[in-house]
Amino acid sequence: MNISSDVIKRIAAARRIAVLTGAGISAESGIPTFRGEDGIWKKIRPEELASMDAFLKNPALVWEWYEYRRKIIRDVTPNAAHYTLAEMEKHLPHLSISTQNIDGLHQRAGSARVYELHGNILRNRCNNCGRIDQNLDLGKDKKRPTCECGGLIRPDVVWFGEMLPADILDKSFEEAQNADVYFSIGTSAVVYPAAQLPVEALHNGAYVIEINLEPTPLTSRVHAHYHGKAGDILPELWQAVKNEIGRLDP
Ligand code: BV8
Ligand code: ZN
Repeated sequence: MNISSDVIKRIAAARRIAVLTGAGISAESGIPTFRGEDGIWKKIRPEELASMDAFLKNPALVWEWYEYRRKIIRDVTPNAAHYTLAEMEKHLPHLSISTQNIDGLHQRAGSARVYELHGNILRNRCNNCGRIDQNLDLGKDKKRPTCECGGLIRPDVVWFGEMLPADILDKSFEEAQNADVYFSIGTSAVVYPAAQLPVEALHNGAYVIEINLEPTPLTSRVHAHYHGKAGDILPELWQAVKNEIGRLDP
């Protein structure tokens, strides 16, 4: 892969790096994406399952869908792209990840500064008091489990039409506004407000790099884009940056 020396130098010299990731970074771990060729939205419309309306109308179907995805996620492991970001965080001055993914793979790969924009599928939450419930068997009976406070317990993920956790969203925007280099990796860049983050970084002078299997609405606006698998591109990019850093301070 041809990586320009400008890209390598910018990453090596960056004081602050921020990253947005989407389902594409977990694809090589075996988790289906949403909108790609084999995407899970191909068969079902997202609003039919990832929304409070769907959950109220047909909780059994929604629990079934999340149980199916929990089973996939339990059986997979992080891939080279996740591990590379975790290594970059350890060796570079400041790197944060704002992920749209709900699979927890960044944390399992060793990343510490991870902001989960859309929640985490391996937790349940009370819709009323917000209490987190780690009992993942809750959805098994496919009913509408309720909390002591009487609220409805649901998967701790952000559904369409729901606000993202304000503190996490604020932090992610702050990271985008202060980044020298911003990566958008494995996302179709169509779901808001997450898709606004790389644009925010652009508006604040960041050098924006996109790594994705196919072009997205962001591609024409970024400084550098690499079309291919994150598990191939990221390790190669990081090796080139390590060589550059080694050259700078042998
Ligand atoms: C909100 C649930 C305020 C969890 C998800 C009209 C216009 C604009 C916006 C809106 C609109 N109408 C409504 C909205 C707002 C809406 C939205 O953005 N809709 C879009 C679809 C038009 N957003 C919301 O509702 C958000 N809340 O705005 O609140 C509000 C309140 C009331 C009314 C309005 C607004 C909530 C958004 C979160 C929704 N929850 N999922 C779950 O069950 O998972 S969204 C779903 O999409 C996932 O969370 C996922 O994370 C997210 C984004 O998808 P991606 O991660 O990008 O995945 P995708 O498959 O799309 O792309 C993967 C890419 O990877 C592909 O490009 C592929 O080529 C690439 N790839 C594949 N393999 C690899 C690879 N790349 C590299 N390497 C590989 N190996
Ligand atoms: Zn409650």
